[in-house]
Amino acid sequence: MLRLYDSRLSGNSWKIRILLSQLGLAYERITLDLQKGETRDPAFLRISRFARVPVLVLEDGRPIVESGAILLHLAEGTPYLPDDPYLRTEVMGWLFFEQADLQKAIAIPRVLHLRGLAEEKRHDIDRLHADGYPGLEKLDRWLIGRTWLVGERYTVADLALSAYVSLAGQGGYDMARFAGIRDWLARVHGQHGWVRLIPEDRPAADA
Ligand SMILES: N[C@@H](CCC(=O)N[C@@H](CS)C(=O)NCC(=O)O)C(=O)O
Repeated sequence: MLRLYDSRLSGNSWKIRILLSQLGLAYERITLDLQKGETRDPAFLRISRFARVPVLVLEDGRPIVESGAILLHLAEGTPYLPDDPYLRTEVMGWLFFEQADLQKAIAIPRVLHLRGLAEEKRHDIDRLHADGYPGLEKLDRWLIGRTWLVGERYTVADLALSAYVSLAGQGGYDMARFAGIRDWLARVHGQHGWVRLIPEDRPAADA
């Protein structure tokens, strides 16, 4: 059986749980506590070369790290990754853009807010917001007049981008200014098999 190492609040791991659910794949879930330093456990380090979640361990025991790589692996041969080489490349382009322009700029302010450090780290958060807002603006502009990021259907590009973008409000981003993103997120969250980050949360908490 597939095995997923994640953590409770990890947006990168959330992407994988959404796709596993959408594909109807059974898996064993092992949830690490990042604040207790469980990613530095020697057994985990043998499968996670960067000491981070998510890690997906395949049925033959080989691990895959990096959320984008895991999504591409799982989506191969499914409707979530196009066959057409140009469209596949476009999907990968969005995965790279998410990692370069959005992921840390959203994830770090979010962690600081969740840990009650927002006041103390105000300058760091402002700097990260200055990095993140241009990426959000680019995404919002691209979505004008489009339903999905690539081609005419929902793909792992939409899935990957939507995870941290839907958590940006928790990191102090003012998302009210991005109408294109808001409508697109509603479409993504309405996809078959989509799952909440924390199932027991109120609907507004991660949407
Ligand atoms: N680029 C990686 C980022 C993974 C990442 O930052 N994971 C975080 C949780 S979302 C983590 O494990 N942090 C623990 C640490 O860095 O010690 C991916 O997309 O999978």
